Amino acid sequence: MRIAVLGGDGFVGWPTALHLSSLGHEIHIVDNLSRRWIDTELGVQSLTPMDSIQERCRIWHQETGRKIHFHLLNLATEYERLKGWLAEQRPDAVIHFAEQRAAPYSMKTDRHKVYTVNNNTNATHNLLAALVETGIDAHLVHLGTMGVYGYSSVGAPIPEGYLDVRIDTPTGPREQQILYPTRPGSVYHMTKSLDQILFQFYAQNDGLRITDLHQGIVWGTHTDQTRRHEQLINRFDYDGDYGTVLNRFLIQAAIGYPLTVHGTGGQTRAFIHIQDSVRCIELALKDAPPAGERVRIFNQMTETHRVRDLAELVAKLTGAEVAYLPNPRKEADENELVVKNDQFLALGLKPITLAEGLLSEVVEVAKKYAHRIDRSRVPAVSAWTKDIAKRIEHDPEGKRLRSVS
Ligand code: USQ
Repeated sequence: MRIAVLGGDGFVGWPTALHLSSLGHEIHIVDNLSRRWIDTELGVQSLTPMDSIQERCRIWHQETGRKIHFHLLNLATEYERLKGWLAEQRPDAVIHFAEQRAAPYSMKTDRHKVYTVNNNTNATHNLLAALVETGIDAHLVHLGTMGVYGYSSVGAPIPEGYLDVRIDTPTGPREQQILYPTRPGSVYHMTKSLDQILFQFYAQNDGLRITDLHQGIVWGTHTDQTRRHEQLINRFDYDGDYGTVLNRFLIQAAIGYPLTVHGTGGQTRAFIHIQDSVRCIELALKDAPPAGERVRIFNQMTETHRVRDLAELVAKLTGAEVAYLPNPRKEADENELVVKNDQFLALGLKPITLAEGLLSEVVEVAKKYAHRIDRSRVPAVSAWTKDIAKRIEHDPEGKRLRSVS
């Protein structure tokens, strides 16, 4: 298949491009390299040294003989170029990762909120409008988030996208399935909730074939393909904006920094290893819905954990200290989370679960590149409200925090 990987320079996009290329697909990465610009804005860098996208593609070709094409294009602002590109390439499938993906970044300032909404919603809508206009019948696979469901304890398993409801009508109760009501916890998560409505409309109105993957928090760094060569290495974020919780705990342990638990650490979240993430995308790609069918939604996660349990596990494994800090986010202190993921299991996913070996692998990567870590970028300083910001004053090592905006 000819596959367009939009956002193929990012943390999940890059290993996905490699994985699908190794399976023999013709891969076209479309990316505006915004993630690299955001690193520059924030004054941080990936823990792992990352080459340019062109160099990464050159090494992949050298290692495997396979070509990955790169196209510099901004989906959110260059509609006509996007339409022209699609009309010329006519991909069989489009994988859409091209969105700003960090909740703390989206909550930093009003400017970051506006950027995240403009970028993410325009990118998605431009893509949908261009697919309809060019008449391309590509399967669109979108990387959504578990966060659209919200994190209140509902007491029932979270289904895969749709909720069975019973509505009282004058002629008696009627059963229906509706999109699970969204309850986003950040501006970033809100944009993914908006995406869901855009998908629902274009599937129903234009018969676009769409799969939305509600992914949990990704951990780990290597996949089978990124391991093949030092210069194919994946990016790894550890900073307070882009670093995700388990990967942050693992690098913190590697540099002797207290593990930064927000609040009581009673937040329960869904997780998936990066290797499973790329495998799920492969499985979802093969299982395209027919035109006219509603959006197919998968919960792309393999297990749930409580944040403080993860911190204790990493502490036990490495001897790290755990710091319970004022929470910069507005979120439930404690929540239960039960999630259904039957569809991927039925398609043959064999989940990689949290294992000491894989956790140690990340600590080893962190130790190898520890000299690249800027400790002052480890604390999370992006507060969800102005009142919360007043509480976020010191880092776990007692230093006064400065906000980056
Ligand atoms: N947390 C800590 N300490 C930290 C960092 C985070 O206790 O040092 C807590 C947060 O307060 C939160 C939980 O850990 O309760 C998860 O935070 P996170 O930064 O790992 O994940 P999140 O902001 O939800 O976003 C990440 C990705 C996003 C993806 C989402 C999947 O950045 O792109 O959509 O995970 S999910 O969380 O399932 O919605």
